[in-house]
Formats: sequence, C-alpha cells, structure tokens
Amino acid sequence: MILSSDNISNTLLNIINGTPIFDLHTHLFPPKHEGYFLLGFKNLLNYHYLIAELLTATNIDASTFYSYNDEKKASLIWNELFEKRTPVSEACAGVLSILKELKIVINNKSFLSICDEYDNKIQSDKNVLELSNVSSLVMTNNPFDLDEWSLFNTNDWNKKIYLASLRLDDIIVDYEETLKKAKDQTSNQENTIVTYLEKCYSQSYPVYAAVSLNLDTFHTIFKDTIWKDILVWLENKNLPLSLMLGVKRAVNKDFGLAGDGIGDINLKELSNLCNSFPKNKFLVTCLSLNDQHELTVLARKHPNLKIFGFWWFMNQPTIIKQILKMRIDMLGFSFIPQHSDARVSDQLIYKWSHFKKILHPILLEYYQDLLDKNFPISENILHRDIDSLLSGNAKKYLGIK
Ligand code: FIX
Ligand code: ZN
Repeated sequence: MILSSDNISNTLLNIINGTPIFDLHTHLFPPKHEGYFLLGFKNLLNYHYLIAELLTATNIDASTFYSYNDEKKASLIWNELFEKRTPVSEACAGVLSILKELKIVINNKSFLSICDEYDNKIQSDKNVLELSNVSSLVMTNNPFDLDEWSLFNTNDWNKKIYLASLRLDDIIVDYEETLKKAKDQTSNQENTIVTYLEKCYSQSYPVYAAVSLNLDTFHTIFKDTIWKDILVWLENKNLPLSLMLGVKRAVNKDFGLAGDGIGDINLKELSNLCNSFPKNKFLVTCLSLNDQHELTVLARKHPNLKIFGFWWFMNQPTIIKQILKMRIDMLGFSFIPQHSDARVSDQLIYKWSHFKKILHPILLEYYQDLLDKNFPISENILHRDIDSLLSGNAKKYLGIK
C-alpha cells in the first residue's frame, strides 16, 4: 500500500516498534553465567554512568562508595540523584523510562519498596528481551579472562540469542601477559596468539573481534606483527574487526569503571588501515563528537568501513539527533545506527526505546520529504528500511542470518 502524508507517521511508528532488534554491541551475558549476568533495579542503579554522576555531583569519596555493598550503593544513588536532585540526565532518564514501562509509580515510595515491586515484574532476561524487542545480541567476550571465558565450556544457554565476540584489548594493554596466557592454553605452539584465537573461535563462533584504541595505541595495529597476523586470520575467517576509537582509560583512576574518558584519535590513520587491509572489514564507532563528520566522510570512501552506533558519551539525545541526520544525509541508510552497550539486561528496555523516540521523527522527516517530491513510499519500503536499520545492516555485514 502506498502511504500518504496523513497516515505515514503511525505506520512508521508501528513498524519501528514491531521490528525485532539485533544489538551489535553489549556487555551482557546469559543468565547461566553467574557473576556476570546482571538484572534488576539495584544493578540498574549501580551503572557506572550513574556512579560517575554521583561522585561528581556530591562529595562522596569514591573508595568509600565502592566499599559499600550493592544495596547500599544503589540506595545512595537513588537518594542522591533521584530524591535530593532532579533526575534529568540521560542515564537517570533511562531508569525512569524503565519504571514507567513497568508501570511502577514512584510517589513517595521507599527505595526498598520500589525494589520489591521492580523485582516482581522483571524476573528473567526473557521479560527484558520481550519488552525491548531485542531478538539477539552480541556479548563482549574477553578470551584472556579465563573465568569470564568459562561461559564457553557450558552449553546450557541460548547461543542463538547471545552471540560471541572476541574482545582483544588485553593484547594491547599487556602483550606479555596475554602471550603467557595464550601459551598456557595452547601448549606453547608457534604463532601462539593466533593459535589461541583459533581455539577460542572453535569454542565460541564469534561474529567479530573488537578492540578499543586511541592515538597512542592505534599505531600498534600497524607496527606489531601480531596485529598483522590477527588481521590476516580475521580476513581468512571473514570476521570484521570492530574498532572503538578515542577512549582514554582511567582519566580518574579512583572512579574505577566510571573513570574512563575521551582520548584523541587520528582518523587519517583509520583511512590508511582501510587501504592497507582492503580485504578486512572494519566496524567503527568514535567516542568524540569532534570525529563524527570525518568518520562519516570516510565511510563514503572505504567500502570496508561500516559505522556503528552512538557510543557511550555520544549516546545523548541532542547529539544523536544531529549526527544521525548527518549520517543519513551522507550515507543514506547504509550504516548501523545504534547499539545499546547495555551492561545490565534491563537497560535494553530504555536504550532502545530512547533511540526509537529519536529515530521516528527523524525518519518521518525524510519520508515526508520524499512524498513531497512525489516519490511513492509503501509499507514494504518502510519494512525494508527499518529492518535494515535495526537488524539487517549489521547481520549482513557480519554474514549471519
Ligand atoms: O569499551 C567498551 O566496550 C565500552 O563500551 C565500555 O567499556 C564502557 O565502560 C561502557 O560501558 C560504555 O558504554
Ligand atoms: Zn562497550
């Protein structure tokens, strides 16, 4: 059916809400992975985005805060950021969106009574996947963290929902230590790291490998032969390398996970990398707003570069609105607009609903403009486009069904 200016908005909204999502980058694990799977209101409040807000808005000392148990940390965050202050930040808004979605009214309720009500409503990852309409997601799996990697020694979890990726930051952070671990796991073979990655591949069937870099570490990829070997291995496996660019770790060490910030990056080097390894595929996201225009231009120049998501400090409504339009203006719909980066399963609910709230009016503007120019838009076109944006583009790039 060909749509008109009068009915396109609702049809588009229904299609956006009804399309299953493939989430390209998360830090989630299946429920079976005890100690790693995170769910529920307390975990939601103990998110490092909210911790950074708490530690900078109050004079609470970081080490004192981290010495508390999870319940005390969460109740402190609730009290300081939601009761004593007005929760307007994006991270706070996320918590409120989830409460609203679950029809939990806050009205003078105590922290513990909200927790009880919440925990009655969200009891498993299934509730979350249903509410967020996420059909499958990619975990972040570090092959050099043997405890975390032990997930792949078990089979009683859904490998169609939870897909693996190989996170290779440790090779850059501490090469000697990773080499030692790889040697232990492969009985001292030649080309140890790649041999170990091959072993990890056959255990986990990852959909890509990933590494976060900045100006200081980007050179390693060109300089060290190990990365050349890894790139050759990835090419042979037809696996993309996801480059998460522009992070500076431990800007404030005391803040722990909440203490990472923005570093520099030179995207000319990314362009060189795409040229030097034309048969490798690169998924790229940049942390700084400053790099977004150049990154978008590069995605027009290198067919082996695919932009994904609004990473971390970029994942703010004001920024997304502006940059999403710029990406569409220059790339059409040929990029992967969002990933959740969720660390607590429940976050899938708000990360995706917040994104859809931005996506709908922006897409509507483009479709209205096409209608004004007498270009016919059918429901089929909307289905095709939304499926590409929320799932198809990423799956196609990874070569999965
Ligand atoms: O490096 C990453 O994958 C980052 O996304 C995380 O380490 C970061 O802590 C985060 O959660 C951002 O959303
Ligand atoms: Zn991440």
